[in-house]
Amino acid sequence: MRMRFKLSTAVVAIALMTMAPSALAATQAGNQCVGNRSTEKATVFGTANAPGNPLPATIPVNGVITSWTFNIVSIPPGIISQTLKILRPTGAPSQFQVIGETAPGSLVGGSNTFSTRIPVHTGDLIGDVATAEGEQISIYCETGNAGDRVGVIAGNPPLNSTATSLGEQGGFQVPATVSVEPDADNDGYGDETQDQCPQSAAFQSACPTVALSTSTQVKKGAVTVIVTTNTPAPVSVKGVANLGKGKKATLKAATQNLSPGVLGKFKLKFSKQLKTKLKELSRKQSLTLKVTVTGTSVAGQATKKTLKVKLKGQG
Ligand SMILES: [Ca+2]
Ligand SMILES: [Ca+2]
Repeated sequence: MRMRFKLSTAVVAIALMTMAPSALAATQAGNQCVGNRSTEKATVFGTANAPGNPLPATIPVNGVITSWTFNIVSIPPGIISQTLKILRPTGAPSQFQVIGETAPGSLVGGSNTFSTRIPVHTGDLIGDVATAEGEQISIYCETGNAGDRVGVIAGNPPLNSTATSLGEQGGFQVPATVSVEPDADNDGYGDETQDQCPQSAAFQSACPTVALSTSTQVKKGAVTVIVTTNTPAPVSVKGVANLGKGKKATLKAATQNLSPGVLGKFKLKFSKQLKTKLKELSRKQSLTLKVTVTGTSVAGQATKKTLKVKLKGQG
């Protein structure tokens, strides 16, 4: 690698000590070294950290990179930004696919943190290169520890392309760390800071609560409850009638998964006891069937609606 700039190790040590610890609970990966070298027309990526480093060099979990931090001791002439490149081994020897790329992060001397959103898998690798103003310059660290290792790819392979590593070198690392948040619903948004509804891939803003619209049709042997919802939701319907003398008739209809705008019909068939009771009552008398409609949101929050349905005597 051709050296463009080098700074004293004393300055590097001071910069490391003043780095703020991460406040996020997300998984951290990469290397906290401070960039003090650069190479042209190449993308540099970390393959190993020296023993004792608290961070894994490569992505240790599936999730989403939500932020990245780039450390540089000072800005050398001509370098204004770096782009984080995420590489995934293809399985072929030394071959990688570029599966993620951040927007260029404008650098100042010291620690630079940027927001991003890149879904990653365990084993993905962290690299960097400049892309602004046609530059292809990678900043890296000379750590002096042979356990720190980088791979080098010629040029700046574009997103989704595959590229072959020219080889690995010890004593160097990439001065970048990443925060990886879980993505339980696999929607490509980090569940801690980017996804307000981690229970559903359909939503990134707050999970919608279920709103229920209902109507009823009373027939001789059953009540049909017609339900619509504002959002996809499982809906269940139950009816309870007081038969007197402490006896109750409980009627249930099977749960249905409703889609917005589609009428769900729930038939509460009268039980034998209820039919008998209605026959005992004159046509001027009535029983009340208390119907409860329950819709459950993707976050597990239940919306209940209670209806009172008059059942006329059939005697
Ligand atoms: Ca998510
Ligand atoms: Ca989501």
